[in-house]
Amino acid sequence: MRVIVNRHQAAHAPPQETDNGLPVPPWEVPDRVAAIRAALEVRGGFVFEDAPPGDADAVTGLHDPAYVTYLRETGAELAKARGAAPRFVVPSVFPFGPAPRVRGGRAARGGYCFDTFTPITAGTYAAALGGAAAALRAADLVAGGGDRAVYVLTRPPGHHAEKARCGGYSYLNNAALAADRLSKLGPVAVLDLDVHHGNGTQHLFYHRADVLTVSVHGDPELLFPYFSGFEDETGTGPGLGFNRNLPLPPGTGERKYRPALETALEVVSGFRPAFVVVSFGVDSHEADPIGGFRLPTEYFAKMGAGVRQSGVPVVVVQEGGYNCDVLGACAAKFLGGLEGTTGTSA
Ligand code: Q9C
Ligand code: ZN
Repeated sequence: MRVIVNRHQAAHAPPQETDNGLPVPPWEVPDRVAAIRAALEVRGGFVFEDAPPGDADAVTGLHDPAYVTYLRETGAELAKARGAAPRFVVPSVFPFGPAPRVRGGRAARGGYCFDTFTPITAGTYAAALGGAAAALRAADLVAGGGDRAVYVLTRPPGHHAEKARCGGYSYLNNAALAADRLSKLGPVAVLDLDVHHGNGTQHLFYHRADVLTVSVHGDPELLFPYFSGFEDETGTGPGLGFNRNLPLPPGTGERKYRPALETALEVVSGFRPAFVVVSFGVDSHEADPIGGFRLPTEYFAKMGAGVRQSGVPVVVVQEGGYNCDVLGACAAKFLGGLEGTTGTSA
């Protein structure tokens, strides 16, 4: 299987995230990608390929051009920081009132971001754009018909990023960009298996019938992103009926996960997609420090095998997963199941 690697991932390495107002060590770190790559190299059968250079024009079809400019220019300003000047920006004030206006830089911070977990650094734009380029390259490969499945090995993640807002460690929505490109060729289903609801992907396609979005995740009453991912969010306008959320309680293990995944896969198949894009997270693993689910490593092979049953070309985009000791094994299991080299049907 071909693996498209984001060469610029390590350019994004914020020194901290902010949780309940307190600075804490970041979970979303460059070692995540290193750990996955090492495990895939040991397992063998993967061909690593650097993504082509990123291109802002390739992402402004889905993302707001002013937001993309904001990411680029904020990073360029931070690159000039000397002495005690801050090395990253995080919002302190979010939009409020009936007609919030973004006039200056401090408003932009809150206007273009929905949480305090997602700092912008000097290298964020290069890393995010590199991931977008990797996802688009993977889409082109499966569109060309030569590859049945391509894995996008990247960070920062993407599935929480909206049209004009970063959040949840996500800046550009890699999976959505791949899906949007593939949607020019036929119907696309996005299957989001990260433990957190893919709010950005849902938001970007909520009004569209040509891209189905299905997400299996922790109940947002208790888990990030808190504001969306509930069962009654089903799409709007022409997109009504083309969004499906399957929230599950904290502590979910294989027994509760399996029927939800089965339902998700049935919804995907019923849509008769020409392509499937998987937002793949390992934060549903029992050893993940923030997910709260209890899936064992072996189960990831069954997840991959389940996706294989769709029978259509698949782009797998790496999203979350924060225990570097299990990331590689789970990714290898999932991709093995998807390829049909390990695992049995979910
Ligand atoms: N105490 C992804 O998995 N909340 N994003 C962390 C930790 C933010 C997760 C709180 C979680 C964002 C792509
Ligand atoms: Zn996640």
